[in-house]
Amino acid sequence: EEKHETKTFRQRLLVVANRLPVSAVRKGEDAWSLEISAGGLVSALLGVKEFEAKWIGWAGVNVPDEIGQKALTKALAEKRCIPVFLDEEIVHQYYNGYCNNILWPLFHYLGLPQEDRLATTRSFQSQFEAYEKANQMFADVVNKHYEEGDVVWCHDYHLMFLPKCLKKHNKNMKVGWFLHTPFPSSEIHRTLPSRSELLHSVLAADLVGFHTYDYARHFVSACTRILGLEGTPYGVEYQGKLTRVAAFPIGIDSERFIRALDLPPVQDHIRELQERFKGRKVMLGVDRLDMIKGIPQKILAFEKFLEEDAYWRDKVVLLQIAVPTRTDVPEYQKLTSQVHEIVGRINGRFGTLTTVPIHHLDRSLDFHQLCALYAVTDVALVTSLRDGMNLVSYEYVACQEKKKGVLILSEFAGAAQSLGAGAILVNPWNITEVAAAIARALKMPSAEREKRHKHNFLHVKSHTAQEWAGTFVSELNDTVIEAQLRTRQ
Ligand code: ADQ
Repeated sequence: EEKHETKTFRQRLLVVANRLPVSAVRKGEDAWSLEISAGGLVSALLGVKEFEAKWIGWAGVNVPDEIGQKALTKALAEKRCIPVFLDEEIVHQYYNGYCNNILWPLFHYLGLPQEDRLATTRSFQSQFEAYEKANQMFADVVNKHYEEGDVVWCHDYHLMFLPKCLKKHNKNMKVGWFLHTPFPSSEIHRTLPSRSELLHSVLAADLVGFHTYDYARHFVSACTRILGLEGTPYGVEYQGKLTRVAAFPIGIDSERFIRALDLPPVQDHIRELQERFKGRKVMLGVDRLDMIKGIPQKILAFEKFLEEDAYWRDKVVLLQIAVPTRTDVPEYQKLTSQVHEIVGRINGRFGTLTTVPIHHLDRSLDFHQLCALYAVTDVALVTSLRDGMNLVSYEYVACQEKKKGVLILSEFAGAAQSLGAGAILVNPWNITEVAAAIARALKMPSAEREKRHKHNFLHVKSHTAQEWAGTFVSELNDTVIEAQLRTRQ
């Protein structure tokens, strides 16, 4: 019998992000070893079967020589990745400078770094020029690989200048841009010297997406107030067309976490942890070590809780796992020592010969260890000062079907809008309030815990990363079709 294979058409999707989802280590003049990092975005896009995704981005390493570049390009091609090569000076000015020293703190309402505020103001123009230049380098790679009909999805604050570069080259390209951080109040955005250039460029995209409705609204007000454009419930009228602006809350690959809990290595970790902390309640914090995550504030709140309630001192432990990031930035080094100092002080104050109240680790955990930790803990503490969404809160909920632990969640994380009904919401700046939330969580009756968990679990299970990616891309396709119909009318 003859077999007819129906080859379904899959639309090509070019995903452009600052970093490729791989870590590359050079093994010789023309040899590289690559490891795919199974982050949220990767599994989100692998899960969307109707698209054939390719990644474009920086591999995170400086490759000055042509032989190295050729070899890396070839190795990456097997992983469906296309590199953008950035030299050290550009990385310094664009990535460490404009992206991480200016946009990141500003978008999280933290202002410019305290000590070098004036220095930053002075270097602003040159860093912005490097930012434009880097974005043009990303655009050149996209343009080279673009085929008619492709969808181009640009990610995050690193690439706000990209939509304009792409549209300038080809106005028919379908371009979407999604921001993973908050978009701040227009009053904050207004302070940026390059406020208008960034808005104009983002508006060149067909679809602009944010995690929450508030961020979308802030963006539209920034366009209205700073550029004098007209905002509508659908987006912004821009140069005779509508730039669609909407909220697309991200999720996680919840099945990956739920399935992992049954794996033997995860079960082993779970047993070890249960044994290790027998007789004590366990609280958990998992964050990248970043000022937006509010780690010192969280630890101070825990101290306040211990101070007020002597009963708990030897019956509860806080495990704080903080993976270091951006370690070459002085502000982050300072944060590390600040956290160490507070942890040391509290452990000295409340520890005994055999126990300490805080276990603080400066490193990342592998996926199995992370799942086990999520599964065994009684309370998760997510106290971000601001956070676009915060996936740790989702991952915790996904792993708590058995235990039905309590999530204490900052009202300034995007996740507060989706998991707020099941979590205890707190203002992370108010350590008295957070201390009270800890006490409440530890004493919460099981019926209430179950009810709260159920609410959040249903949400996490039904709003997945795959669905998020699928919705964004089909909305982008629809937006472009609608715009074409309108111009034909
Ligand atoms: P992040 O600021 O990185 O992401 P988050 O959403 O919490 O914040 O994601 C962190 C990821 O890293 C999670 O998947 C978590 O499991 C992992 N991780 C963190 N610490 C770890 C550790 N010590 N060991 C192992 N893994 C660790 C940005 C925005 C967020 C937004 C996401 C996605 O700042 O607000 O939710 O992008 O859009």
